[in-house]
Amino acid sequence: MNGSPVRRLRWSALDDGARAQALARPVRATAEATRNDVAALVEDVRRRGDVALREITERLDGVALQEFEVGAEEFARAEAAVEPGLRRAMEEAAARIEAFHRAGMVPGYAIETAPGVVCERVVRAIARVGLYVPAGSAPLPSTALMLGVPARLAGCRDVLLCTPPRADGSADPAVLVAARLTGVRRVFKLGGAQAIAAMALGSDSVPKCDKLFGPGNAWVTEAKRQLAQSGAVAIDLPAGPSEVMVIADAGADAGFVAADLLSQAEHGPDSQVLLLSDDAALLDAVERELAAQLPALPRADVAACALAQSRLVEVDALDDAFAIGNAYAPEHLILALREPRRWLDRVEAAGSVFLGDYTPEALGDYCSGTNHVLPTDGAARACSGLGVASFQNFISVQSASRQGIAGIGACAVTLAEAEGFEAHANAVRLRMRGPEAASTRA
Ligand code: HSO
Ligand code: ZN
Repeated sequence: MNGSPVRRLRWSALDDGARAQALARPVRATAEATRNDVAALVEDVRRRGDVALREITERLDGVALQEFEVGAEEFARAEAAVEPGLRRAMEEAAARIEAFHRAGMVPGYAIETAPGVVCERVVRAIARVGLYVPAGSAPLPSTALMLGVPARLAGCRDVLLCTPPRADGSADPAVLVAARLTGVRRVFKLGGAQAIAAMALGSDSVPKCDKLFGPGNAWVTEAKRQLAQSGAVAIDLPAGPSEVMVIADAGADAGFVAADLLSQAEHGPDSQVLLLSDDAALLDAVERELAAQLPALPRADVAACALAQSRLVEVDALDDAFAIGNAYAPEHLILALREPRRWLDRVEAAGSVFLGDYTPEALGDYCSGTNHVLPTDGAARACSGLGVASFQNFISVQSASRQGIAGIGACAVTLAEAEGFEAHANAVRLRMRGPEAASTRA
């Protein structure tokens, strides 16, 4: 690596334009070619179903599959192929993910809002959900856990999962074992936009789903966007490349901070990595650590690409760092600060926060218990990460007795008249007068 792999900035020296640029995500305007390719794939799957899926899979994944669905034998082979240590780690992670997500489940509730008027909220699982687990540059069994656990807790009736086939036509064994651990029984070897189209539209072999979940590459994301926009299916989150922002003070460990930045950078060349600190010496030390740790990584080339886009920003005070953080709304926010919990109140927008020197993002990615499917691209300003509620619908219910409508009916009538909705007013008045009056259409 020649020279410094990262960009250093001093916040107070930047004008508004330069500040906006410093926080700008790279414009990833989906190339028109990608949009058109995805639209054509989706249309093909809509028209020709499984026939199209077979052809596309052969063309893009290089394998000819008769059956997309993983059968009992392949599941058994996967169980045998996965190292016991990895299996135990997945079980351990799944247990903590389940504990955290279970604790966050919201029950229904009911209250009497007036004598004889009861309003409730009942919780219903979304009936059929489709999970996507990418395999691109690295298969991600942890993502199967992050999607499968909340789907099971929600009580979804049918949970299916798509993951791309490997060159030999099999699915990644660790992804299969992770899927089974969470109770997912139906796995299809389909990847990319074609997998998304199959789950959104349905085919002879793939059931049509109500909502799709999970990260993916530009094609997957574009397919989710197009199919959601056309009303074919609901989707979880607008997905972009993964991001981390670290806010560090003078007491932070430069080696730890560099390792966190690199763990984000190794995800992909477009990963977003930002470090903010009020201490120039810490920034210097992190730069040295990055240079020292990077070359040893197997994915150094990927990480170096991402680092080239990253920014190390010196701020005058930590207050400025939080203002910047809230404006940027990072997917992951690491507070490498001396009293991190005291600063937590200042966080207004972030997907997931990591407090202190001993909480690397990698713990949340795998096994602390939180979900790693989180809002990117600034969506954290108004969106939250995946949880059990993402797999549920909340239905409101109300019931009024005769006494109930007698008490609150006048309120409705007044509002209906003010809006010029005489039929609304009638629906209430008739009942206030009773069934005898209703039959004579007073
Ligand atoms: N950091 C990723 C999740 C992940 N990391 C999966 C490793 N495996 C997005 O939150
Ligand atoms: Zn990660």
